[in-house]
Formats: sequence, structure tokens, C-alpha cells
Amino acid sequence: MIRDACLIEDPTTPQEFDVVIIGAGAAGLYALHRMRGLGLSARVFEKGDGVGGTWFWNRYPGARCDVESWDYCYTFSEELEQEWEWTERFPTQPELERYFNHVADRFDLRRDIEFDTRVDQARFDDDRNRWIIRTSSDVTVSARFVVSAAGCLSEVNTPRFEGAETFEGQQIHTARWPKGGINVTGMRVGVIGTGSTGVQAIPQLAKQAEHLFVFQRTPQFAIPARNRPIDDDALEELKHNYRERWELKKASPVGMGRRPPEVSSALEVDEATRTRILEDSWALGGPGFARTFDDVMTNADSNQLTSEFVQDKIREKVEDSAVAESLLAIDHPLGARRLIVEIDYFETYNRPNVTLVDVAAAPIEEITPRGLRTTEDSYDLDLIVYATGFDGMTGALLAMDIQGVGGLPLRAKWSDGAGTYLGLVASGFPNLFMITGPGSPAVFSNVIFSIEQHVDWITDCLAHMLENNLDRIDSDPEAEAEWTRQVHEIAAQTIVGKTDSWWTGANIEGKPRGVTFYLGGTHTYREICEEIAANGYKGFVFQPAGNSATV
Ligand code: N01
Repeated sequence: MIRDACLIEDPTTPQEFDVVIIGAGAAGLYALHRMRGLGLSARVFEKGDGVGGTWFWNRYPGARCDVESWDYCYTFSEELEQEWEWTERFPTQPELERYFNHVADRFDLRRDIEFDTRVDQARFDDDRNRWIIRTSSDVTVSARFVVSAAGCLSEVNTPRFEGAETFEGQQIHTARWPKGGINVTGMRVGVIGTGSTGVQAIPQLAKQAEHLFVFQRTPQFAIPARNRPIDDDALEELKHNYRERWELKKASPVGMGRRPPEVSSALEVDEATRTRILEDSWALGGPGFARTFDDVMTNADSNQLTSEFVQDKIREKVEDSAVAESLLAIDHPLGARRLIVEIDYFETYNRPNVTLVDVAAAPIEEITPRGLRTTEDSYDLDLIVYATGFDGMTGALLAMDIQGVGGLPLRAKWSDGAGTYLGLVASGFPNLFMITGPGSPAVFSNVIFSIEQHVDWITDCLAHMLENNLDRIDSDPEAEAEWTRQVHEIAAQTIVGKTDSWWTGANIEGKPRGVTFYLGGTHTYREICEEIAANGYKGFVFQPAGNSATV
């Protein structure tokens, strides 16, 4: 345990911990487990009343993960892998919430988690090398280290529409869906937003609502999930293959246990072979479609051939040709926005109780007491669903008042864009680690696999500090500037960022634009992180205990 760590019960003195962890989602739970393993005292603050993060909050109808269950799970415990039984290829929100609850119980994590408690402020005390953390319960604690596991898609984005406060029905963001659900039977429901969330919720809401209006601003590519139950034989095979899959994930650019594509470019094969490969990939379904060929994300011609294939497939599913064309008026290459994985989405527009409203052509003007008005028409509604996404990557971090050395607010440091070293630390904010922070691969990968890699790296780094009696870690500003430059340079070589979306920060008014993901691949990222640690944590600056000199 670090020298001065102790729990002080005197209410006038802040409780002291070695580590404060923000959030009890996939990242926070694993971080707590590993910090305990180092013998550190840790406290997790979680604003919800349960564990699971994304899978605690996103309870909207149809919510499920679009990474396969056998990849979207922890790998740190073989016992956990063997005892947990996934039931579907793409797990639902309730199944994932059960999984994270099981993990919390199995590893006895709850006793160090304070639920219903938000971190409002974290201030670095330069003299003592400690963070002073204030929570929404007006409690102040101090910690040597802070690990933010606040999530990269947790700060909701609810656009402000004129008149929203006058609406007499119910309005709700998808990530705030109530635990008991909403019975939409007999309701006229309006959904704003057709990203991954809207596309999952729309088919489910359509089954119950009297009428569903979908307000679509930007049509997007979506690939069929081809979800299926996992039978006993498949489960046995899965359990048998977890280790082999782990090796595949480690070698994969997106941390998934798939084999690399059959051919690297759509352009290197004749048309018949290309069509056969695309048909096979379409039949397989799921997010792997974006990697049907290696160069879909980098070569415009390869991308166009793949995009046209998908558009033809979508056209076949929609009976009304005008509706089909509205769904297909896609203004970006496939993969330039997060590829959506769907179940019965396009077929839903063949239902008589579903209307697609093009709000790019006729924008939403206001919300009225009775519903919603566009520049062309009015819609009477009982429920408005905001499937309008999140302030991604930086939103949750900047929602807190984080102040580094000299009281510098993180908001000020990042006012022109988020600079970090490895997506793990930001210079001037010593002893603060970010899990899936801006500048890391984050959700551009199988995020739970990336989370494990981040947490393992942070744990090794803290072990190094304990062994060497080091009190403080910061990044060298030059190393940070160089990493951030590389992040932007690599992004510029791909189609990511070539169109507006949450990926570029364009969905949030006033947010600095730019891709904040490391797109060089999670396998490369992992190697870089390991190499930096092996080279004496190159690019980091440490301070020995009891000494203000840096090493
Ligand atoms: O959010 P989004 P999301 N007027 O930002 C529209 C992950 N995820 O929650 O594109 C009208 O993608 C907006 O329109 P436009 C995944 O990483 C994973 O769907 O800005 N419309 C868009 O259609 C995903 O990428 C899973 O023109 C407005 C929608 O709202 C990320 O979360 C499931 C508007 C927002 O789409 C975010 O997905 C769900 C306005 N004023 C999510 N403002 C799985 O694993 C916004 N919109 C399956």
C-alpha cells in the first residue's frame, strides 16, 4: 500500500484512498479488481444505482451489443469465461447487465463502490501530489491517483428544440430509458435520430406503437446482424476456444477474434469473385462486414464497390421506392460513420404504422404542446424519443470540473482539441489516468478488450511506481504533442472524419472538430504501449517520493 494511504473516519478530514475510480462500468469494475490486486485502497464513484455503465443506462427497446458476445467479454479470468453462458450471438442489454452484475458479485467488488454518486470536481494538490475529489453527495475525498472510467459514450446529447418544455406528452433520451420500460401500446411515437441506437429501437417500438414517426436527418449504411441463439454445442466450442480467440484478438486491428479477410482489396479480384466474397460477408452479417476487404476504409474505389453492393441489398428490402430512396440518400462512404448493425430495420418501413420523415429536407422547427412541427408539417405525438447520441470521447471527462497543476481546467487545456499521451494521460494532470481516453483506439475497437489492455497497462505502471518509490507521473508535453500529431496523421489517411458525425465532434455545438481515435490498430497500439513501458516509460516524467525533482 502507498505510504500515507489510510481511511480516516473523522468527517472534517477528507477520506484518503490510494485510488479513486470514476464509474462502475466495464472499465471501472476491472480497474477496481486490478487496483485491489496491487494492495491499493480504492473507491469507485458511480452515478447510477447499479453496475454496467453503458449497459446500465441504455435500456431502450432493442438495445443490444453489436460485437459478438464471445468477443465482448472479459478475458482476464478463465474461470469467469468458463462459468458464464452466453445465449445469443449479439447479447441484449439485460444479458449484459446480468453479466456485469455477476462480475461485480463474483469478484466482491460492490463493497468499494459508492452508487448514486457523481464526481463533480477533481483538483490536483501540487504540494501533496494528491487529487481532491468532490462528489454530488457533497463529500470530499483525496486520492494519490484518479482513474477515469467515465466512458466515452456516456454524456448524453439532447438537442435543444424550441418549445421542448411545452410538450404535454412524454419525452426521453434513449440512454435514460426507465428500468420498468415504457408501454407504448396505443401511442403515437416520434423517434429523432437514426444512428446505431435509433436503428435498434425503431423496429421494436414499431411493433407496439399505434403509429411511429421516424425523423431522419442523415441516412446511414446498416448491415444485417444475423443474430442467432447459441446452442449447447456452440457454447461448448466457444468455451474450448477462448484462448485461441484471445490470440486472434490480440493480433487483430480491432480486437476481435476474426480471421483476416480472404483478399486484401476489392480491386484485386474479378467481379464474380468480388460478388461472391461480398455475398458471403453479407450472409455472415455483423460489424465484420466493414472488413470484407482490408482496404474498405482506405481505398475510395474499393469502398465504392462495397457501398454500392450494400445499397442494392437495402433497396431490395423496402417496398415503397420513394421511402427506399430516402433511406438510401447516403452522403458518405461506408465506414465514414459508425457502421450500423440492424435487425429488421429496413423491413420496418414496410409496416403501415411507420412513417419516415425526412428532416434534412424539412427540418424540425419546434416542439409544440401536441407534438412536433417541421418546416412542412405537424405531427401529433404522445412520446418523443431522442435517439440523438452522445458527446463522445471527451464529454464525460469535461462534464467534471477537473483541474490540474496550477489549477488549469481540463476544459481550458482541451479548448482547441483533446491532446493526450497514448490516450492514457494528459500533461499537466499528473496521476490521472484515462481509460479509453481521446487519442486511444477506444470504441474504434472491441472496447472491452481495449479496456482490459488499458487497465493492465495502468496497473503495471502503478506497480512500477510502487517498486521504485515514485510519487507522481505526468507526460512530457513533447511526447504528448507528438502522439496527438500521429493520431491526426493516421486518421487523415482513412475515410474516418471525411464526413460529419459524433466521431469528429460535429454533433456537439462548439466542440472542436477532429478525430480523436488512434486508428493505427489496437494490435499496433498495444505494441507501442508495451514498448514505451519496456523503455523505462519513455515520454513520461516521474517524481520520486518526498522529492520535487523529476526523473
Ligand atoms: O448516436 P449517433 P447513437 N435533429 O450520434 C440525429 C454506440 N452504440 O446513440 O446524423 C435531427 O450515432 C443524428 O442525425 P445526424 C456506437 O458507437 C453502439 O445512435 O447528426 N436529428 C443521428 O441520426 C454509436 O456510433 C451500439 O444528421 C438529430 C442520431 O441523432 C454511438 O454509440 C448501439 C439531431 C444520433 O446518432 C452513438 O450512437 C448504440 C437534430 N437536432 C450505440 N441531433 C451497439 O453496440 C442528432 N440527430 C449496438
